[in-house]
Amino acid sequence: AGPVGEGEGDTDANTKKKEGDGLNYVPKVGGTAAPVPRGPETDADGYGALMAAAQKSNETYRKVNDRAGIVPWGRDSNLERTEGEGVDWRHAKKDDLFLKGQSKRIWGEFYKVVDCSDVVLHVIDARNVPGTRCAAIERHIAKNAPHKHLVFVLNKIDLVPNWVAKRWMGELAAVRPTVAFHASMSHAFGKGALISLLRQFGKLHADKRQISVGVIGYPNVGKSSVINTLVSKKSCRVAPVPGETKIWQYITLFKRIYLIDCPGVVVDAAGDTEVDSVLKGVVRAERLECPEEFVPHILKTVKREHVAAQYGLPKDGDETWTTPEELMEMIALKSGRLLKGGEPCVRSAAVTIVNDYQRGKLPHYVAPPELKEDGKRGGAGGG
Ligand SMILES: Nc1nc2c(ncn2[C@@H]2O[C@H](COP(=O)(O)OP(=O)(O)OP(=O)(O)O)[C@@H](O)[C@H]2O)c(=O)[nH]1
Ligand SMILES: [Mg+2]
Repeated sequence: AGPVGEGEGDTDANTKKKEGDGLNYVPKVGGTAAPVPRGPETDADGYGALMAAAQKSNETYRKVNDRAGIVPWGRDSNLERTEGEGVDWRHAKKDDLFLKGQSKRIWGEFYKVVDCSDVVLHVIDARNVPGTRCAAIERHIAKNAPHKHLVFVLNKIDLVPNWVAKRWMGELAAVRPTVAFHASMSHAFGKGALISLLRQFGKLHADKRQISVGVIGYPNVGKSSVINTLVSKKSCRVAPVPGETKIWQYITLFKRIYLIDCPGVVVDAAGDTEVDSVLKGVVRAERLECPEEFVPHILKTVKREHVAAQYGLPKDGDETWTTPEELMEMIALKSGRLLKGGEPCVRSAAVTIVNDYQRGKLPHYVAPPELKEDGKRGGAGGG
């Protein structure tokens, strides 16, 4: 299993993404759901066309999810029940740590937000699209609230190479209107496109006093950051750890448009291993009993040169590491984190590595489907 994206464009190059480089266009609300890169639709047939597009999207969606190598999120699991027959195994086996985003309260909040929203922004982490896209949410809306507009926000595109973002954009935009996004106060990307889309929804519902836009998604994907970027203000608390947003709140975008920040929800953790949960950033590194266990998995999905650069170590030669244990020892020694007897504190090095991985300092991504067929592979999230 080689590192991802070997020989492809590199992450560093992507800090330069500019609006209008072909990644984003402003999806037209009334247009058909043509794949994004083809450029803007001009005819606005209105609501009927949108519905037709949504129907067509179901088909495409099924195709995408059935493809080999894609792990659909949203496999049904009996999350609600905590005892009796058929109880979800997580309730018995895993402690609370791994149940982040799955409490009944958070699910209740989630349904409330969807109920109150005219538009739902489903925020997805560009580094792990299959792992942070939620089929159950899409199904719930299609089945119970087909009149609500569901939009994908492919966030954190600054953390993946441009071609990866583009490829995922193509996949997602075939299903729903999709906006590529980098949430940031100073270097935002996609802000103009998303605002313009929301304004169109506002016009579509000119009869309403206000429209509500629910921002939902997996924990830690950047929901609160997207809102802060849109309103250019730190309205919502943001943290590099999951579970930061605990209850939902309204934020005014324009006079008639309200955004709703919501705690992250995990839908399909049934198929997720503990490794998946940690690598997706759902679990805080500091709280792990044995963070060392996750380091070998991380090293499989991050290029060696990135690891070497991050910790100031040589990537080859006699002075480099050969095993994960050696790497952790080197990092601990280098940062002076020693145990009482002078032994390197491997645990603290492991916490550092997990944190750096979750926060984007160790670049990684799940490769888009076409690449998997070529024999290249994505890494994180058990991809
Ligand atoms: N590089 C990068 N980091 C981002 C981006 N968006 C969010 N982040 C970071 O991701 C982390 C989580 O962001 P939040 O906005 O708190 O995520 P959330 O989805 O609201 O998380 P919960 O409320 O815990 O569910 C923070 O450290 C953000 O700075 C982005 O576009 N690029
Ligand atoms: Mg939040």
